[in-house]
Amino acid sequence: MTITCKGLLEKHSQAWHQATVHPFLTMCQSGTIERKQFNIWLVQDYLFVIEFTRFVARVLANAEIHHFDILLSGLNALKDELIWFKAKAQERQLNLSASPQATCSQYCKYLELLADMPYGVQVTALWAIELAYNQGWQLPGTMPEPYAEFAARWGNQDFTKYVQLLEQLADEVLSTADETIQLRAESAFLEIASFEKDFWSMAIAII
Ligand code: HMH
Repeated sequence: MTITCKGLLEKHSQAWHQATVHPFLTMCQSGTIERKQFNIWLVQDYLFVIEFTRFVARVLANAEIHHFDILLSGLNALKDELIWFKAKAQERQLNLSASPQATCSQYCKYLELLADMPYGVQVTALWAIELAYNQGWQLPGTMPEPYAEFAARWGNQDFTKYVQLLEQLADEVLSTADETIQLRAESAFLEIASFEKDFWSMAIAII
């Protein structure tokens, strides 16, 4: 039996729930998050997205040619996202040369480990990482400013469409992948779910 992205979400629904439904996000939605907590997330996520961009470039380097368009559109969106992060940090007078916290740095190291894994594992991981933010920012419902802008970045319809296309790429590769690769893709999915939960927790751990 071959695994699919939907199958992973069903089989590990609890782990996925913890990755995408978190007090950090409900506090944004209710407007009760402390500015300092939000700022920690913002700076750490910028540092994460730098390494994530490198990861997507590595996935592209392994990709089948007919996957190029979608992956290149993802890289192009990341170009804008990095500029946007800098603008948001400047508005809030945040220092983007901060050091990564332990959770951020472990997650970034994991992205490096993924670089040596087969393409099927990488593309499943890429889908999971993007889906975590797509669902995480969408599920709480309408957010007040200044958080609405953040929720829209990952919750908007174009981003949702992009994540659906990534799911198709992953399912296509998984459908013919051998069992070892399927099992490694499943482990990657679980690792990512756990890192995503920890990343939200990291931001609200202080105060
Ligand atoms: C921690 N996961 C984390 N940050 C992000 N920006 C995304 C996923 C989606 O790009």
